Amino acid sequence: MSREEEIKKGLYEHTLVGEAAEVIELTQEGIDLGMDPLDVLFGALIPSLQEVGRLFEIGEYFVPEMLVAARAMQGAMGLLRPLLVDKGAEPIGKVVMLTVKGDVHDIGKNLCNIMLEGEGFDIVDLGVNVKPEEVVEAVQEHQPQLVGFSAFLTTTMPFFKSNLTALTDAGLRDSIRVMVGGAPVTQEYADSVGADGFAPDASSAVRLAKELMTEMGYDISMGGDDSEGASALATAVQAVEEMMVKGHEDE
Ligand code: B12
Repeated sequence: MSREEEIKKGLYEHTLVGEAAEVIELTQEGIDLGMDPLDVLFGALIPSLQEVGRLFEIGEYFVPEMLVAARAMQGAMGLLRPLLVDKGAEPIGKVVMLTVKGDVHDIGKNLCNIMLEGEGFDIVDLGVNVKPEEVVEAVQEHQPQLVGFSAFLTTTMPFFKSNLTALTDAGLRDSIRVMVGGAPVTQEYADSVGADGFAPDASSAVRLAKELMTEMGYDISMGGDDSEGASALATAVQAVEEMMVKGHEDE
């Protein structure tokens, strides 16, 4: 097994048991060895968190175990973020992102933020447990083209609708496009609440954001970061997607 493979295996195992110090150390070693940050994320850290969710579901893990695993993952994301976010001169659009009221899951949203930033979007992150009135205030203040709602609980997904209604009541709905996502969210659910788009993962979120910008009449081909970093990111995202499709075919 190569050192890179050992690192990925170690990251998977240490994240699973929430050993943040080891996860940070291995992530740093992977970076120093020139490993692809997206491979570290999608090839080790996220699969581990998925396993954490499975163990929780079958009653082998409880909230504290989930929490330490999430913290370990976040430590690694702190190191990977600067490698994935390579800002260009002119942002291609502004996105207000948030996790809805009652929900504190933010890893999925943060991943979307990193990828969107990497593609040249300016991100205003409102954090977690964001109330509909705070969404309205942020849209008034920051005047984004896009707004993204994240929800990881079936009990908090209805806040998509509450947020949309609050934006409509404030007369802001027509000036923006709203995208939604999160583990339990589906395209059908997004359609049923009247969102403009849904994406199941961060790379599709980037594609969706660009489509929505184009739909609104913005020319996004000129702005953003067309440096080597961004095209390397795009190639890596494509590779990860292909890997994931293959993974599903094997199931
Ligand atoms: C880590 C975790 C936690 C951590 C969260 C820490 C944090 N800072 O985020 C803690 C311990 C706090 C937690 C708490 C709880 N959790 Co929890 N948690 C998880 C876990 C294991 C991982 C979630 C995660 O981060 N996944 C990784 C990311 C990358 O997931 P992802 O879906 O692939 O993300 C992509 C897309 O969703 C999309 N996306 C996400 N957001 C957006 C937004 C937009 C706009 C777009 C376009 C796309 C998009 O892009 C992302 C990146 O590729 C999941 C298990 C699972 N399978 O999801 C349970 C899970 C979500 N939790 C669950 C539960 C029940 C809870 C608790 C209620 C437990 C309890 N009894 O207290 C509490 C609720 C707390 C609250 N009020 O929010 C359930 C939810 C069941 C349900 N369907 O409602 C799950 C599914 C576990 C399970 N199998 O039962 N949890």
